[in-house]
Parts: sequence; C-alpha cells; structure tokens
Amino acid sequence: NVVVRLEDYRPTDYLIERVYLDIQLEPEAATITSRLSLHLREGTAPGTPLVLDGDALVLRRAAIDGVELAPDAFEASADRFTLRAPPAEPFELQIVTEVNPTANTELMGLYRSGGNYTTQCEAEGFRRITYFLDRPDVLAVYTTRIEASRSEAPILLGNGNPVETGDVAGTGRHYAIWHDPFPKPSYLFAMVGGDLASIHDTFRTRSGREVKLAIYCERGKESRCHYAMDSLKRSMKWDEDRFGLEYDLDVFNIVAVSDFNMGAMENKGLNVFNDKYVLVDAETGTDWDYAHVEGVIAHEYFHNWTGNRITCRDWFQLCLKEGLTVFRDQEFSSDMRSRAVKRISDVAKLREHQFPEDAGPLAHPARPTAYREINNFYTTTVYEKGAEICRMLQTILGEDGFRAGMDLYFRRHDGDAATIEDFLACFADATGTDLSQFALWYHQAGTPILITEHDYDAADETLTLRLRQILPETPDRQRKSPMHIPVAFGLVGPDGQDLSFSRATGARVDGSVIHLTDLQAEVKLEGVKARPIPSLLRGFSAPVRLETDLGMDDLLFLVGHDADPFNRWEAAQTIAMDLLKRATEEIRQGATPVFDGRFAEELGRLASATELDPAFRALALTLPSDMEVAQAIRTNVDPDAIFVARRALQTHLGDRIADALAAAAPAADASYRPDAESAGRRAFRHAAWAYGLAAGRITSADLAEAFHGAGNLTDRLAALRLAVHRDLDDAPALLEAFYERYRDDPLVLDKWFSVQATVPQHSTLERVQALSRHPAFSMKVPNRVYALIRTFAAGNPVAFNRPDGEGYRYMVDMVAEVDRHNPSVASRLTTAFRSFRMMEPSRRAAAEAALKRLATVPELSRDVSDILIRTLE
Ligand code: BAL
Ligand code: ZN
Repeated sequence: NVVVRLEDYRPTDYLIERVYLDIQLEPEAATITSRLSLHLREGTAPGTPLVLDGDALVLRRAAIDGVELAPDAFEASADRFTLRAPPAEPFELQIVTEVNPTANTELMGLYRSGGNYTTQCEAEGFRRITYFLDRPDVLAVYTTRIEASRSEAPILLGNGNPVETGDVAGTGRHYAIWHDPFPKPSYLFAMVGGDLASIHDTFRTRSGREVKLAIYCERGKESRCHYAMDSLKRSMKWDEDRFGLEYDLDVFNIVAVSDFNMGAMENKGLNVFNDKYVLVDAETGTDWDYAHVEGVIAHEYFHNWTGNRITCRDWFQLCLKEGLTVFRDQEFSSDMRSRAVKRISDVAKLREHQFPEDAGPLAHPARPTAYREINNFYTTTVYEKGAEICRMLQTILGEDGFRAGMDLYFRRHDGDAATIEDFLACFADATGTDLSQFALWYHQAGTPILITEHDYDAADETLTLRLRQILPETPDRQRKSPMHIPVAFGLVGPDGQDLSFSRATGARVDGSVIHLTDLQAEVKLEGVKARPIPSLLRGFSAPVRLETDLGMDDLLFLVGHDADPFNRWEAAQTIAMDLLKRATEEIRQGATPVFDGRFAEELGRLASATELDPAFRALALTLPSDMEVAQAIRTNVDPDAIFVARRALQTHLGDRIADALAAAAPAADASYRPDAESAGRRAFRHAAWAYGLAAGRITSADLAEAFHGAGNLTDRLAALRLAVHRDLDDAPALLEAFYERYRDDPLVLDKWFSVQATVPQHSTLERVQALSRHPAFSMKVPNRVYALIRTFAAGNPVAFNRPDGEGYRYMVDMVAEVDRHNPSVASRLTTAFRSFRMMEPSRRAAAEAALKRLATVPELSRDVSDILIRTLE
C-alpha cells in the first residue's frame, strides 16, 4: 500500500510522441502490438532506464526499431517493463502483449460486456492493455488498427477519425484504422468492437463543419437512444454559445454498454457509457433518468475541452477537469430546465453525499496531496465540491470575469496537462484579482460552518451583520486558515420586497455579495428603511453549513416571501430540520413529538401557490433526508428515532395539507413528455400522494389504481415505491405486476431491486439477502450491485444500521465477495461505513467490529484496504 504524494511529482525521463496500436480481438486472447515513438527528455542522462507501467500483462515480444531485444536488455513482469539502456537517439519500441478480455471482471483495461469488446482506461487501465507511461502528463498522437472476426464484431470503433476499413482476405476477419490527431494521455484511449445497433445524426458546428454523430447500443434498444442524441446536439450547441467551444473531430461516437463501473467515460471522440445513462423512453425511463441522461451526455461531451484538450498534469489535479465539468453540466441543465429547481436539487445532493464525506474519515481536499489508490478519489468532494468552487469563482468574479478567465485558460493551456494553480492563475490574470486565499478551497478539507447574527437599529436605519467561520478539524489534522466565503444576500422587507441599503462598511460588500475573508467580520448596512430579515447565502453561494439567528417567525416569512427561490426553499428546510431534530430527541426520550402548526400552514400556502413552478413546490414539500438529519445531530445518532420522527412529521403535515395538495395537484397528462415542466407536475402529484397516504386520505387501492392506470414509468414507479415503503396491502401484488412487466429489462428491474432495498424496516436485510439470490440479480454486474447492495447500505439507514449489527456484517461479507472480482465496485460499497463514528455506541461498536473483521480477509484489494484503513483511522 504505497502512498503516492503530490510533492514527489516529477516529469518523465522519456516522451512518447506517437503511438501505433494494432489490436487483434479474440474473446480469450487479444493480442496488442504497440509501437511507441520515444525520445529522451532534454536534460535527462542518455542511457537512463525506461520504466513502463503494466498490470496483469503477459509479454509476447519486445523489439527496438524492428530488432528483437536480447533477454538481458529488458526486464518484464506482469506490472512493469524496464528497458535497461535505451538508445540516446529517438527510437521505436515495439511491444506485443496478450490479455484475456473475457476473464477481465475488474472492467478496467480491455474487457467483454454482453459479447462486445470495450475498454476503460481512466485512471490506470491502459497499463492493463499494454506497457506504457500510463500517467496523464504523457501526451501522444494515437493511431489504432483494430481487427476482429466480422461476424463477432462487425462494428470497430476507435478514438479520433476513421481512416480505413477492409477485410483480411480469406480469414473472415476485418479491420478498421482510426487516427486521433489530438495528443492525449493514455487514460483517454478507447476502442470498441461488437455487434451493435446504432442511430445516426449530424451536427453543423458554428464554423460550418459537419460532424457525424452516432450512438451505439445493444441490438433492439436503439429506439431508446433518441433522447441521448438530442441531448448531445443541445450540448454541442450550448458549449458554443456559452463558452465559445466548438467540437474538433469529424465524428463523435457514443457507445452504451451494460457492464460499466462508472457512469460514463469521456474518451476522445468515443465516449463509452453505462447504458443506464443513454437508454430512455417513456416505458422504461423515469423523469430522473431523462434528466440524468441529459446531464451525463453533456458532462462527457464538455470534457472534450475541460479534460481532453486541456488535461491534468497528475491525478492530484483530477478536480481540474471533474469539478469544472460538473459546473459546466450543471449550468447546461439549468439552462435547459428550471435554474432554481436544478440549484436546489444539486445542493440537496451535495448535502446528502458530500457533506457527510467531508465530515467523516474519508474527508480530503478537492485537490488531495496523497493517495494509495486513485480510483478512490473519484469522489463527491472532487466532483461536486469541485463544481461549487467554480461556482464561487463565478460569484466572486462575476459572469464576465469568469468567462474572461475561462477564455484565457483555453488560450493559454490548450494541449497542456495543467494544474489547479494554472487554472486559478488564468482567472487571477484575466481579472487582476488575487486568488491566493480563495485557493484554500482546493487545499483545505472539511465543510466550514458559517454563523451569523444580526441587529437592526431602527433609529439609525442600520443593519449590523456579524459573521463568523469555524473550520472543523479533518483527518489530515491540518491547521486551517480562514476561507474566502462569498455570502450572497438580500434584505427582505416587511412587504416581502427586497430593501436597498445606501452604504456598507466593515467587511467588503460587492453589490449583493459579502466577502467574508477573516475568521469573523462585521458589516454595517446603512440606509435600510425598515426592519429587514436577512436572506443570507442566496443561491447557496458557498458550500458551508449556515447557522443563522433567525427565529421561526422570520423563517416562516422567508418561506412565504423570499425573492430568492433557493432561500425560500432553504427556509422551509431549516424549519423542517429543526422540527425533525427536536422530534428525534423527544422520541428517544420516550415522548410523543408535538409540532408547531404554523409550518404546515405556511407550507400549505406555498404548495397551493399555482403561480409557482410545481417542481419547485414539490421540492419544498420534500423533508430533509435522514442522512441530513443525522449529520445535523452529529453524535450519538439513532437512525430508527430519526425515521419515526420523519413519519410523525409527515403525518402531522399530511393531516393539515393533504386536502389542499390533492386539490392543487394537476391531473395526469394525456401522454408522456419528459420536459421539466411536465416532470414537475408529476413530482407534485407524487408529493400529494405521499402526504395523502401519511394522513390516511389515500388508500392502498387508490395507489394500486394509480399504478395500473399509469401511462409512464415515472408514475408507475412512484406508486409502487409508496405502496412498498408504506407496506400497503397491495404492495406484494404491485411488485409482482411490475416484475412481470419488466422481467426482460435489467435497467428497469434495477429500480425494482432498489425500491425493495430501501424499505425502511429492519427486515429489509433479509429481503435483500433473498433478492441477491434472484435470477435477475448478478454480483458480477455493477448496475445490479449498485441497485440492490449499495442502495441498501447507502440509502436505507434504518436497515443498514440495524441495532443488532447484522446490516454491517452483511455488507462486510458483500464487500469481500465483490472484491474478489471487482475491487473498484467493492471499494464503493465500503464507503457506506464512512459515517459510522457518529452512531450511538452500540451501533458504532458493531460497525467497527465488522470493519475489523473485513481487515482480516486475505488478499483484500488496494482499493478496499485504502478505504478501510482510512475509515478505521
Ligand atoms: N472521467 C470519469 C468519468 C467522468 O467523470 O466523466
Ligand atoms: Zn467527468
């Protein structure tokens, strides 16, 4: 378990200018011939050994400039190839390796999925295909020749542009040659071979070039690719309009595969996707799926510039491409859909996933400085907090300043392997801004706590705001310096309109943003004509935990009036969180919680306000998740009590607002359309069902009717989930009907598994154990494991944290089992334990014992060991 450190970075001794690959595909013995044009880096001593990375490779041949290497000229093992004394002049190294695509269950490198050949090289998969300087700062121009049996793999795809295709006479085999003119790191290499169906389209770039677009998938599923194609074309147009970025090859291919560890991969000109993020139609995809297909297609496409044209110098800089690209895909989805709804959803996701990571043993800075296994750093901190950092940059510099920085970044670094420092320097130089303190967002782990107080002096017409930041300790024990926290704000007046101020003194205020740069600061806002309610952190302008001194009356007023939709939603969340925390404590004391009825009144008014977007109203009706409540309680957490508190609050609210919701709920559309407005109407109707059920206004039979009458999967699944989670009489029959309808569709059956894995009862563990033996389930397919096992651990706090510790013991067994064939999926399962230290003592002890038992399993992968070591530290 070697630790790789940022401080040890140094450039390679050799450069690879060109790579020529010849890949002979065979199910159990693919042969890869690579010809690398190498030369010594200037300043490196001639004769310095060349050390190439490998992983599980079998070497067949090695030659230099066509001459076979003598046995003592090199050393080769499964994971390394060393050329002892390379020529001083540029030379061509030829290496032949052999791999078994069928036996590759790790799904890294070259593997077979559903009979098709595919590759996954990020982060370190290329070394499982051939020996190479497998690191992101080695950029080369690739030409790839792929050869396979024509009947087995009629489609052969590579990076870049197609050059040539043809038959290999008399063999039944054929070949395709692809050339990618853009130098790229090895992690962006890809090839695909298989018997695939496809849909085709074209896109004319703003400079008039025609790009051929294609999406490939399993035969029979091509009708489900049209929304992805539409999303791709909209993404291409949006990147031109918003950032002036045009596509640069003649073709853009997407391939959907059913065995894939991640969501998708941005290989140059040949994106490979988990089919979950490509295939949708009304019958087999929900509104959630449509939104995610659109977002992930955009994300991978946007990587063409932020990731591919400008890549990372080393893996510590992962956030450079991921955080920025998430920010870009969030902005795209905001423009395609409702900006407010997208922002609320993104923040809810951040708080559900990233805040717990940042508060636990796996916390790390967005730009880490050390890792044992880079696969474990594709985290929500790198992605989602990384995106928040870009968003803050835009808030601080303004949209024009941000765009100027981005333009300079593309001008200055096109073709480079860059760093976070390079990125920030572009914004500093383009706008003349000192970003040295802001850079701490990349370097300091943990979620800052922002505490605010306010006083209004009516005589002086002055509002005083006091702000303080607390930087919690994180596993690195680093001493923290104050962060630059941009606090967007407004002053909500007695009539609900924003009040103005004439002058600000104290901490810097730019327009409607306070810049908190010290541990504490005071701002005086003069000329405020009436007592305002400060609406702070509008739009969630910084990823912090905000604690204000606003009381119930003020928060209720904000729910009803804040001009900032995010803070309107946030005020409702703050109240609900306070009610849930209190109720949880009361339940633990054996008392029955009593709720302040004013919240229900205000929420009912908001939900019935037909001038507001139904999607927004549905979000306002969604209570903070159990994980968020647990995080807010922080210590001695009892998930059962949180769950009971939530059910009690739902009943309380349902009793008071269910009728109003039912009256306000729009009728089902005659036909399904996946646009945001239609999806919002469905979300609102489902929220009305949930409160109706909580209040006993809706029966099991009503839901069964909704299920059977549903014209799309979104409505059908919502009815099923409510029936199953509420344990209604009709639940077993609906589960059976759902299964029968979708028994041949694995992606939809994943939802069936997930619904059952999240039933909030202790007995769900036994249900999950039984489902893991279901014929439709397979431990070998990541999507199945994510749908059932990970969803159980990460999405069912009641059952996973069973007081008897059986949930933990089961998960440890599953981790050990999956680790034997797919370490990266196994390590993702292990992260379910990241918050175990906040549990009450008996659960904490049971989780720790289970983890310690996992540590004794022989031959754990580096992926799982790394998570385990850090979780137990
Ligand atoms: N680069 C890995 C997949 C993604 O973030 O796009
Ligand atoms: Zn990405």
